[in-house]
Amino acid sequence: MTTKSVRPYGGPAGGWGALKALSEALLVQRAPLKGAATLSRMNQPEGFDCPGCAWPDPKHTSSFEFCENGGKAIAWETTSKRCTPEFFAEHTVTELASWNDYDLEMVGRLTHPMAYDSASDRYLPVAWSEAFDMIGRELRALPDPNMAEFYTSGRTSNEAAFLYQLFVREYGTNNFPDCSNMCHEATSVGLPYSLGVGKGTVLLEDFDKADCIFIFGQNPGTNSPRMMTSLRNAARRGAAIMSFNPFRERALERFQAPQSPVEMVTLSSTTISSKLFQVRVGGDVAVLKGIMKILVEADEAARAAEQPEILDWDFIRGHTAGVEALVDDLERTQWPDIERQSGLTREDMAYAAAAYMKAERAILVYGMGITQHWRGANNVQQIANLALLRGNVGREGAGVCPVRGHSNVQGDRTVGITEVPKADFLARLEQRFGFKPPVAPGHNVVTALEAMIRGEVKAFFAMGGNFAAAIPDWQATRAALGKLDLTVHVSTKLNRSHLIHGRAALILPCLGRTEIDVQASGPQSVTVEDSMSMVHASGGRNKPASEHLRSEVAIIAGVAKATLGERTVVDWDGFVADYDRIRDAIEAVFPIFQGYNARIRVPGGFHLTSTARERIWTTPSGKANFLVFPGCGEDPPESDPDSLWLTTIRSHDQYNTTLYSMSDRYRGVFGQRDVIFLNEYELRKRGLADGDRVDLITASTDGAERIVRNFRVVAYSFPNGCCAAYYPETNPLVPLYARDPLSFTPSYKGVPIRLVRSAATGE
Ligand SMILES: Nc1nc2c(c(=O)[nH]1)N[C@H]1C(S)=C(S)[C@@H](COP(=O)(O)OP(=O)(O)OC[C@H]3O[C@@H](n4cnc5c(=O)[nH]c(N)nc54)[C@H](O)[C@@H]3O)O[C@H]1N2
Ligand SMILES: Nc1nc2c(c(=O)[nH]1)N[C@H]1C(S)=C(S)[C@@H](COP(=O)(O)OP(=O)(O)OC[C@H]3O[C@@H](n4cnc5c(=O)[nH]c(N)nc54)[C@H](O)[C@@H]3O)O[C@H]1N2
Ligand SMILES: [Mo]
Repeated sequence: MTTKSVRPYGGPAGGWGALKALSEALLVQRAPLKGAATLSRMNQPEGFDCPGCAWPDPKHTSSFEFCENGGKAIAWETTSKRCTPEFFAEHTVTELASWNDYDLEMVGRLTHPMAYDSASDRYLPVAWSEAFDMIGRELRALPDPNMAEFYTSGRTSNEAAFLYQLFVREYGTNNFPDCSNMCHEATSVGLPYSLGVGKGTVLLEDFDKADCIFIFGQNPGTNSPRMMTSLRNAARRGAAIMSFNPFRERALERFQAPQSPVEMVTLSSTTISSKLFQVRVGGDVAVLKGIMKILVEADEAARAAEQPEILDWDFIRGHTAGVEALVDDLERTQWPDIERQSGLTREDMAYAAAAYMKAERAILVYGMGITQHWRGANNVQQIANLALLRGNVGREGAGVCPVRGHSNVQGDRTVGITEVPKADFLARLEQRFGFKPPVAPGHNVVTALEAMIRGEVKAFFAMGGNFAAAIPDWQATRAALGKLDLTVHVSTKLNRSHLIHGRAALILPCLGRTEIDVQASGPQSVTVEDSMSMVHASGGRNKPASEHLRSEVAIIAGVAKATLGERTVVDWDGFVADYDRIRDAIEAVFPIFQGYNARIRVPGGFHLTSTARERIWTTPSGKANFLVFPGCGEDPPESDPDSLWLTTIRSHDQYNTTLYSMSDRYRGVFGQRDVIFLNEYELRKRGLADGDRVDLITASTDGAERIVRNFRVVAYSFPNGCCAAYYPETNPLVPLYARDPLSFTPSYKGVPIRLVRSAATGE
């Protein structure tokens, strides 16, 4: 285990540091040879889709593109370590609950279906058929199907996700809490009001043509490292890259491309951001409004002087509605408010605005720093406003680019994982299958948790993920999870969610992306959709981690048959035998998948058309809409003047709740994760110093105590009034009520907290 230390990281992102880190990861997982061979098949025409992030690959036809964190995701899946029935026999669940998240996943791949036995407080091996029967019995016993929740995490393939929603709807509910509800839901809900679509409007090749790229609240060097290739190329072409982030994230500063022999040998690197603005946590709306205010003023001045227009008035008049209200609001918005809220100066915003005005083509990229706020959906709409003002949507080299998280989180949504299904989708589902799907809206993550807390939910089924660690407000939400009658997890690795279980509990181990999936008609491929709406096939080659593993598709079919029995109208076995049939069914229900099976056999797959990209606006007004954000506060006003806004972030060495190590190389933190970053000014104000230990306490408005203890203070370059700490360790601090009213996205990036010196000090 790395010794605890905090020391600045001198090198650029990427480069030799990344190669070294990946080879260490392969070693830790005792997967060096298999892992390395597997890596070479990642994102290849005949290979599997990287289970890491959702960033697209150049047509899936290129030579191997090195990615440190994609490599770690593979190492964690291809590990030679195993979590066997013998392991479970040696440890009670109570004992395992005291282990940390890193140690739990480090046990290795799950090998056998396991059922909880309360007498011995252990998970015991169970036959698949028994596991299915048990689920069927419990689900059938519920008086109302809406008392069950069906969660999806975004690694699930289109085929598995489609069958999953089919089963759940035939069972009778729309309760589909989804990891997307904690992630880009603000995009899925907010963006359609603006552009008619809840997805991005750019393709990878647009990055090669953009003159200017803005990046708001997204950390590409860690969370979508293959994006660094596009950014590096853009920077070298002279495109202006403007980053808005409270951290000076290393990869946003300097990047050494592992695929560039010159940079690797000469130890040189490329400067990425032309300018990096350390915006306050929750300050992006103020920045966006500041930039737009400058654009509008500059446009008025230019037109008065009969100079060329700054705003794209042809586009605005022909394609949009609502610009007058936006301009009125911008005129009313005052600079002191913008500066206070953003933590930036008017000159900063003028600098960014100048780059934007100069650019013929601009791309606006954003991530969790925008979506995970109390007004996340409205934040997203301000990004769309900025794009629309200069007609930067539906043109080559321009557009809005939300960077999705999980590798198929977007596809899962496309094929029907939604708690608010549209009528035309349900009609086509009924037409194709002949049962009446439920129409009443179901639960998202937040409303599912609220229903659990009220005692209205009895069963929780998870298709992947680590729900109990990813959700907010652990004290209340985990207590509710522990009171359920049934919890089922389809998983590859042991995690926290298996240990916070219902009266009856099952762990069902499934194949990973890298593994061969053989069914009656032969080896199967699945398909996934990336952040840019490209759909392509993914087929594993590795021998499965255990002979007892089943594919997610086969597991869903088993559960469906056991639950629905005679009443089902679906040929589940037929679907499992040949996944082409599932794709035909998807095509029948979703016409955008026309020619699905043929098109995924073309290397690189195909693009799902985006209406906004074609400048067709499927909004009620038939136009793209400028939408007003009143004021500058995306999070509510502080109830406590002493509070700091906490943002909860990922380290470089984690994949969501999966920890690759306890270190965060680029931010210079080693061997520990219980740290809080804040600046010297805020430390002095509180009589604290680097290295001190503090408790973090939420400034709650509901009377509940939310606290995490004994965090090490790290003095860091960070804006005033805010601080940062890692997810998921700080999830107990995020109140369930702290969420966006439109999209229900938890405000993971805006939690008001107080610091109190810890009673226990020292390391
Ligand atoms: N290796 C790796 N890859 C991943 C993941 C992973 O955990 N590890 N997770 C996957 C998933 S599911 C997702 S959703 C994505 C997440 O990828 P990102 O969207 O990059 O998510 P985060 O790291 O949570 O936060 C992004 C950045 O926002 C900044 N930030 C925090 N608060 C604010 C704010 O108020 N304003 C602004 N402007 N910036 C802010 C943080 O400093 C950080 O740099 O990555 C995906 N890819
Ligand atoms: N405080 C705070 N909380 C957050 C966030 C934040 O920024 N801050 N981010 C939120 C976001 S963006 C997201 S997306 C969620 C993530 O929430 P989840 O998607 O629920 O969590 P993961 O950590 O990605 O899930 C990891 C588990 O997935 C299982 N797994 C891995 N591969 C497979 C597979 O191929 N099939 C199956 N069936 N299982 C597999 C393994 O058992 C592993 O333990 O967390 C959210 N929570
Ligand atoms: Mo995510």
